Amino acid sequence: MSRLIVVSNRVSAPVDPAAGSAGGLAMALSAALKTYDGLWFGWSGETVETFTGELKHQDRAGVQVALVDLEAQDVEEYYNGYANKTLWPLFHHRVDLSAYERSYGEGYERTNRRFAEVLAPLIQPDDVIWVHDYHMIPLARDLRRLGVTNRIGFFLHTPWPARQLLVTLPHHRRLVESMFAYDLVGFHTEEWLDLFRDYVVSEARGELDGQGGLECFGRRVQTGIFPIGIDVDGFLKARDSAGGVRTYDRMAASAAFRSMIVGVDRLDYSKGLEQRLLGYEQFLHDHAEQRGKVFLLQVTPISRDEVDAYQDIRARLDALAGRINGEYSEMDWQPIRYLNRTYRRDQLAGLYRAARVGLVTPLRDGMNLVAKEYVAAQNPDDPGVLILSRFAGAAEQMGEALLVNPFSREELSDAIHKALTLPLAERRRKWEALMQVVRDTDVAGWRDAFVRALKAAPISGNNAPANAA
Ligand code: ADQ
Repeated sequence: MSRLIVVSNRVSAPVDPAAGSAGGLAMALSAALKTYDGLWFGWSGETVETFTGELKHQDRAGVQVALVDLEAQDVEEYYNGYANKTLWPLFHHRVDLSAYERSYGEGYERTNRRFAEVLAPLIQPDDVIWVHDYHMIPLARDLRRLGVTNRIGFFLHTPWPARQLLVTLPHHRRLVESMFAYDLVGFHTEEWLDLFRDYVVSEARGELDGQGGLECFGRRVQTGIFPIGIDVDGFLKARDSAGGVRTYDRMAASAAFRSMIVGVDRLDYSKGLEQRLLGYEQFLHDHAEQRGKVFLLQVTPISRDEVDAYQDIRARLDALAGRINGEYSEMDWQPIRYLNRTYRRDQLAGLYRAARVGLVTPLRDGMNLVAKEYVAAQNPDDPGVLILSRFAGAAEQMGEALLVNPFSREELSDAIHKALTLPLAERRRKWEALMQVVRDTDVAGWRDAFVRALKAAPISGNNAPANAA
């Protein structure tokens, strides 16, 4: 049986899976690596003065991991720079925040080349390689240049941007051309795949081959849609565990018959947090009768704090939450509880379950797993209501949620009111339909569908070593 090699910027295979802090993706990929006797390769997260390419091999609960340190300049230009300051904002349609620094592009190319050079000697003839996310788009091209002829697949966890925005990126064509060194390229939704095709056909003069493939740059790549999900059974177990039940009880007692609205997001400008708070403020303004009867619990761990744009949004959110609380709080009631911290999965599950409304309103999001976690955590007899941005990839499947335009504070206000007053029968009907989707798009199914499609992808000349131009 061929081995599976998973490649991602950070390797999240848990050292202690029983601790319950690892996400569904980490668990699903770890399980696959055990089944396929595979290897997980990526950056160690450590910085060294000079890149050596030395590998650190670890066994993490039966999963083989190979890690490499990066030098400070790589971290600055490749990771903080091109990945987080150029591609992430661009792919989330924030061209205003995208930094187009030549040194970032060079650092991205250099670091990917380094990853390829370190990884190539580990690859055996029958291995299947699965590369994840925007940090490593050119990796297959660099591996091909080193003579790697194995099947290589790529999955993008973020949205793909509209062509009109992608062309603002210097060397956009080089980036897209490098994707044609893969055998399979996968996206979460039809919409992201359509946007990718649009670039290839309209900008690069490529063609669809009618079988899910694209031809361009003298190469062919298979494409597909693979909507990611959560580990449903694992999440239900966490919800029903002692920790999950304890958190639920604690929140139910703390809510004291008030309705809780919950938001859980990394602190990121793509998650629409400012717009969400403004929409909630509008709701408090529009529905004075609800003041004192509801509160918003917004759980937002700080992320990418080295990047200016993240420090800015953090300061704006602190100010906004403070202003709304200052304006509307009573002696015995505060409208927003705003927390910058992470919780274990069992605690999150208990929190979600205690919330009458789940507020998931990103401005643009590849999929959004919080939407699926919120649904999975609900009590089937008395489920809460999911409010979901129409701009999250999850909206393509979860049409039974209350879909909103997160840019409109009035629409958010109306949706919050509707969610709080929806009759039980309607809540149940919506929840059942949504729960079916959550089950149908389980993370293990996503993983297996991708690996199957990669193994079945037609080989079309990509495996010939590319010239080193
Ligand atoms: P993210 O942008 O990180 O992922 P998301 O899909 O919502 O977004 O996943 C976040 C995960 O972090 C969830 O599992 C959530 O439970 C967890 N999390 C958030 N806040 C937390 C907290 N306070 N404590 C503990 N855990 C917390 C990227 C893309 C998404 C895509 C995923 C998977 O941006 O669009 O859905 O990858 O492909």
